Amino acid sequence: KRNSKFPQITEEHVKYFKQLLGAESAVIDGVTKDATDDLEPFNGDWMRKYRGHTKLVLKPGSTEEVSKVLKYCNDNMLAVVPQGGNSGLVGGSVPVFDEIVINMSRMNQIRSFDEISGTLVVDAGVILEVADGYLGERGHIFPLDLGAKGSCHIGGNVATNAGGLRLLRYGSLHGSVLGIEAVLPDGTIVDDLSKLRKNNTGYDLKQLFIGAEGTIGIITGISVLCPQRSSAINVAFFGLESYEKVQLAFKEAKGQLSEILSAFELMDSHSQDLVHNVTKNKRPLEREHPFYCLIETSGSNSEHDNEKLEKFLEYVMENDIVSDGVVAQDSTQVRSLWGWREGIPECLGHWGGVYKYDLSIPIAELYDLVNETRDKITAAGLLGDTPDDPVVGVVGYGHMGDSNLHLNIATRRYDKSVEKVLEPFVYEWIAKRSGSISAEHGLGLAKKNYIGYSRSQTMIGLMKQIKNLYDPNGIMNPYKYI
Ligand code: FAD
Ligand code: 2HG
Ligand code: ZN
Repeated sequence: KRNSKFPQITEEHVKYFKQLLGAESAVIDGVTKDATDDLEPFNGDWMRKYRGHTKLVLKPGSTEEVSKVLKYCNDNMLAVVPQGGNSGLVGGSVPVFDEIVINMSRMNQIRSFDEISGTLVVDAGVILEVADGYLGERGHIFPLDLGAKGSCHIGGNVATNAGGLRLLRYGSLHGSVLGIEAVLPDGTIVDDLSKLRKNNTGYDLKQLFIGAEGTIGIITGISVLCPQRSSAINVAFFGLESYEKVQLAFKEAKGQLSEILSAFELMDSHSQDLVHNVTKNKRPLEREHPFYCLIETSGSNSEHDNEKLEKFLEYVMENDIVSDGVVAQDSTQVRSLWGWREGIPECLGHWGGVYKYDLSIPIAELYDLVNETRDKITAAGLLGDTPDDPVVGVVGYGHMGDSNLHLNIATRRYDKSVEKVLEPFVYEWIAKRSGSISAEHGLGLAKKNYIGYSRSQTMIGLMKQIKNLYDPNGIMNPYKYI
């Protein structure tokens, strides 16, 4: 239900914002002129699952403008939703009712880069791929990579604490983000844009913004430590006969490839069948296998790396851990092999809706959930090839190296009968193993009712106290997880 403490937007509000930001690109306004169509992309999410009804999208161009916008909203009790590239997967970036969208796309400048320390300072609205391209020209790499890189913002990445494909190597943003500039709801600019690696002077408050999903303030600037770009990159793609063998391969990869291992990704045959169904691309391996892994190595000496990789391949083949494999011969093949992994989320959306679960539990049991879920969906008669069957496939894939599984149920339409089989079953299954119901995507709207499966009442209580301290009027991303 819409909270009536938030007033409707009036012409007077719109007038203020227009004066502040400029009438043109700054404000898309469905109140004073009929521009409903223009608002569509800001109201709907990437999965086509959540839809809000904002009548106002504001695009501030500077930290000062964000500050003035938020102060005005706070003084007038106007609810807001911070929005980056709108690629989030939990419904956090779109309004639930008519909250004002504060879209960060105009704050898209790279502020500075220090080639010696590798410290990059950017506006929050810089697109991840743009930053990575800029760094590439300077021999560096952004410490995060993910399938949505062409549209997601670094501010959105930090607000969700995105994990991605190379967390195994470069760690979480909680480690690589050195500083944050953010605006609190009352307009206060928090300037903690440190460029220092070490700074133990009191509480590390910037950490609160990392993963807060826009509930306590708006991130406007970020400084991040970027590693050196590796000159030697290898990608291998394997087929394996069981999940037990996948685990053995992971153990060997860590042991034998050690410091050059930069990604270890898992894909089951069900995910690869659906990708093939959509792209019709030639499969990397001759024969089909129940499981596939993608391994990436990055190092500074290709001779050394090749030797290590070859030895590893010999070992896993000879010891019957891996049944078949291919190593990319050039950068085109590197991209094409990655496509079988990175392309999964997009391909799964081909039929209609996808139910997504993003979980972390100890690695030994990780894949059991996919099998059990598929059995339940099959037993309920929901999975099949005809248009009457709502489910197209139950697939598992993810960041094996981080014990992070993506369980996806691809459907022809979002359907209550499917949802009933999945929830709370999946959450209970995870809670029984003390796992996380949200390993890397956040809670947003999708998981707001399930936080108790992974967090104690004491922890939730502390989170609420922090929320109240930073946002006493509750204008920041309301109706979401907190
Ligand atoms: P949005 O979707 O716009 O917003 C996400 C949340 O952050 C919202 O709650 C919003 O209110 C808040 N927010 C946005 N900007 C700000 C800001 N400046 N200040 C405060 N709050 C803000 N995630 C992973 O972790 N790993 C992956 O591998 C991964 N792969 C993906 C692949 C695809 C194809 C897609 C579509 C998504 C993927 N994601 C992944 C989801 C991931 O959360 C987002 O892609 C990304 O981190 C969100 O960035 P965004 O700019 O699109 O944020
Ligand atoms: C990935 O790893 C993303 O590809 C998306 O985190 C996962 O869509 C998903 O469930
Ligand atoms: Zn992921």
